[in-house]
Amino acid sequence: MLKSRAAVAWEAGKPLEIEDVTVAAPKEGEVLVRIVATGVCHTDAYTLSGADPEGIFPAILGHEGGGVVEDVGPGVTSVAVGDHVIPLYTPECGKCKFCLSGKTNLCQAIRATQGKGLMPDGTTRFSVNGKGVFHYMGTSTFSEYTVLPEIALAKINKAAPLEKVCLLGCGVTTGMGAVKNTAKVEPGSTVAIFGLGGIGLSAIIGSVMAKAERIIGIDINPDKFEIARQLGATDVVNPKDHDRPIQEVLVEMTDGGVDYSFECIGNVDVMRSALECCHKGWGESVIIGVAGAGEEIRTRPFQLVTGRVWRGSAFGGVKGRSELPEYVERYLNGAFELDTFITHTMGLNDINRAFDLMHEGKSIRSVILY
Ligand code: NAD
Ligand code: AHE
Ligand code: ZN
Ligand code: ZN
Repeated sequence: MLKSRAAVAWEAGKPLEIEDVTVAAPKEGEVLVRIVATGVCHTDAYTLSGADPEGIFPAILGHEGGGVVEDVGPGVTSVAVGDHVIPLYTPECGKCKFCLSGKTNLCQAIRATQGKGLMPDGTTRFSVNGKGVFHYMGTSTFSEYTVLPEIALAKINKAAPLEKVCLLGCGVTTGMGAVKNTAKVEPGSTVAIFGLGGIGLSAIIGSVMAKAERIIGIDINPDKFEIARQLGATDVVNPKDHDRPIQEVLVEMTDGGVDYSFECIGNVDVMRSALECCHKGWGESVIIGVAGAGEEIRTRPFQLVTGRVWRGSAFGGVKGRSELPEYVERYLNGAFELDTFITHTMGLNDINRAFDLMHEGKSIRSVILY
């Protein structure tokens, strides 16, 4: 047992509260990690809002962290005390039907308990004054100390600055990976990216790497355009500047539609626009944004009959344990940078400010430094 400072979400829609949380020792196959830094992703805000059908409270949110192994439970062999790790909300057991399929990164070994805010044995390691507090996405990086299953840790190069590569725990990997693994964008492609937050901007980086010829960034907040251009967007479009559906504008701009589009917002109406701006016969749209309970996507089936394709992507299709360490190496080798994303840093006590900045459209990523 140890005490950890953590931001607890006691109730949906309420600010997080900083508490001294009791963290129980890691059990069989589990690892205690000291989180050094964590980003705040829109998905944390989504769950805190109450829109997530899997959202349960009280819980310790956070899933974009970087940390150091402090202790290991019985039977843990793949990481050791002192290793630097990135927590994985999409684990990789290497043995389940999904891991063995060669078709998906969505390991299901612990998905059921993870979605209930519990460790694989069905219990929680967190409590406050004897009352249990739920885990979140199997990661709970808004606690200085957190417990994860061994299969949910990517061991990374110790040379990597954890306060930066924490962003590879979700946002940056998701955007880059969706372009490379899910859409498989080819050189010369025309790409539309809806939503220029942490995910959309990473999709821009991925599109530049894929040698897309035209990269169109779309956002209703024009403050995002400068950074989008800096990262490689060739065009930027604000739907508010147009009095007709944005898909019509994009189809006209691109001689019939884009080859690939990415929805990085979580808005089902924009998902429709993202599909319908795709080129007839071959255009593919990838949904990355997460929409609330009860929301559904719609389009005319004719859109699909005439060759457009609708896909989705979680964690950019990246298998965390076997592939994420390579993303860290590529960062260290200068293949992409992360500083542009980190618009704000702050201590855990100010974490609610990170949510405010996100909602006000003033941040790309706030990174919490413990
Ligand atoms: P963010 O808040 O940083 O960025 C969202 C952007 O969308 C903002 O720039 C905002 O101005 C813009 N926007 C909002 N409404 C718009 C509209 N109607 N038209 C155009 N632009 C609009 O969020 P983020 O952290 O980048 O996350 C984006 C989405 O991706 C969220 O839904 C998040 O939950 C989801 N997400 C999914 C995965 C995954 O694995 N599938 C991973 C991470 C995040
Ligand atoms: N509980 C949510 C699921 C939301 C969701 O789709 N999450 C993404 C990751 S978002 C990271 O910022 C994901 O990985 N999905 C696959 C999975 O198994 O959850 C809901 O809406 O029910
Ligand atoms: Zn995320
Ligand atoms: Zn698996």
